[in-house]
Amino acid sequence: MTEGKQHVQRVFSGVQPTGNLHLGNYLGAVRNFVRLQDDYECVYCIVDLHAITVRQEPETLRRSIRELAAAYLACGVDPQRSAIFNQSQVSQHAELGWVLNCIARMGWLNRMTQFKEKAGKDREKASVGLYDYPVLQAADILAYRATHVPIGEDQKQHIELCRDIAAKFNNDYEVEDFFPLPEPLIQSAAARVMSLRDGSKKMSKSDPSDASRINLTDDADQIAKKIRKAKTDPEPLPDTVEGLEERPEARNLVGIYAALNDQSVEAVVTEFAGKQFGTFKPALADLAVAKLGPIAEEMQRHLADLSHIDEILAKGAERAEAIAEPVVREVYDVMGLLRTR
Ligand code: AQP
Repeated sequence: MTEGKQHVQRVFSGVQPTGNLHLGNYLGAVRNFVRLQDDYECVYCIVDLHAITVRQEPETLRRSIRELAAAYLACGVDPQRSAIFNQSQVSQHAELGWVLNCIARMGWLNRMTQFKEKAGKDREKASVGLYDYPVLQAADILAYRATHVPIGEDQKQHIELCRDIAAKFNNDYEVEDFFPLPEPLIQSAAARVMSLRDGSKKMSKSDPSDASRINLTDDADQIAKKIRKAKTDPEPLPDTVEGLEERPEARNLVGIYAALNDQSVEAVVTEFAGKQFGTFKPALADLAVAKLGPIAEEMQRHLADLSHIDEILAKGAERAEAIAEPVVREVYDVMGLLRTR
């Protein structure tokens, strides 16, 4: 099969409106969204249908959708170039999600580690939607025949599943290359930003400890305090990258510095070799404040005009629907679902 050859080179990605964007979302995903606009047609979604796989307060969810839109804009996602919208406004996501439920196999979903992590011990009480989350994610991507998906490393398994679903559809219905097999785009320097309190856990919106993450809305004092209190070990910084191997917290902070400053980890290790955290942490805090401060300000500026945000979401949804509607129509046709109007 000529993988994706005749398809438009298109990027799709999404973030859940489940709370403030944090440094992991920014470095692992959204910063990359901005850069990709130069080379691809981009579709950036606020995946509110994914958010409701766990209970959300309606007012909080509505606010979070607009806040996430403001964060996209503040980070540099450009509504002139890219479609920015929330998923529930484009019905093709849910429609294709159902179709793909009939393609995906239970055995495939049973292997998804994110479900196991998010459902915890009491899986019987998890929603069916949480279990089915990766199939809806596949629908998000395939509705646009996206060829590239910028994500953090935690989402890699879901993109592999999406490829399996796309390939099975293509094979089952003998429509070679109907769906492209999308490629994950993972930024290596910040593929997995870890919690500031525990170097073995990823930084996450749902971590109960706010000190575990840097939110894009944090002010300079909060950022400096969180970095000052970040868990570390008593050793000075090593003079080689290998020296970070058994030191997850040190590796995380050095990785964050490198990603924020667009440097390699090697360059940061060389600069701070033998220095104590008492020297490194203030440098990291200054850098984080310099990079994130303007984003927080921009976000507030956008949030002062909610009707403008709603307008962007409405236009983005129209643009997205114009791509997804014919794709879903074709899917129905291929499968023999009769349309008489
Ligand atoms: N710690 C991270 N490091 C690098 N990338 C990350 N991403 C998330 N956390 C990190 C990437 O951000 C994008 C959007 O993620 P999401 O909010 O849709 O879902 P998530 O991965 O479940 O993120 P959270 O913060 O952990 O949210 P909650 O706590 O609500 O589940 C994805 O590309 C993701 O890889």
